[in-house]
Amino acid sequence: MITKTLESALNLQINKELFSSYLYLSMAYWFDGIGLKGASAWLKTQSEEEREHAMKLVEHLADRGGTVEFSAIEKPKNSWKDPMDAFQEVLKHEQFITKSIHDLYAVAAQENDLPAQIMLQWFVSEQVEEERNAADIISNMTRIQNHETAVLQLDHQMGKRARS
Ligand code: OFO
Repeated sequence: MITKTLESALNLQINKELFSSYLYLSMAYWFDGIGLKGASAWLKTQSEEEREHAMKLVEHLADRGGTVEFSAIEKPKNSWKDPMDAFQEVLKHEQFITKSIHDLYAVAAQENDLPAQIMLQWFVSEQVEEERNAADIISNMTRIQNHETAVLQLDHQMGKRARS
């Protein structure tokens, strides 16, 4: 049985993952609007993965006999200055989520909950990849700056993203 402290910490993280999904979906349609369909497809995939993250936590909580409690999802932004501004927000958001996962892991450890710690180890590793992906895109964008052909090439490449 899961403790009430860990149960509310997990419910909070579920909300953050659902917000991530919402934010990236909003960003996907902003990219769609400016004609960068590859980046848009990349973000739609990212949005789906965030929903899967939320569901991993939901299933764990339910399997452990906890109460799943959904709360309101904050309204995401729907426009950005330019593609670089958008991906800088992705990186900043992922850094925030990494900190949140680490804090959640600390709660699971403090509550002496071994199954939750094992489940959360997947998230700890996943966050390394999440930050790396955003940082790599920013670094590619920095290199190409305003070269329109290179921007379109990068967009094409992003459209080929496979699910991880
Ligand atoms: Fe769920 O990893 Fe991004 O936010």
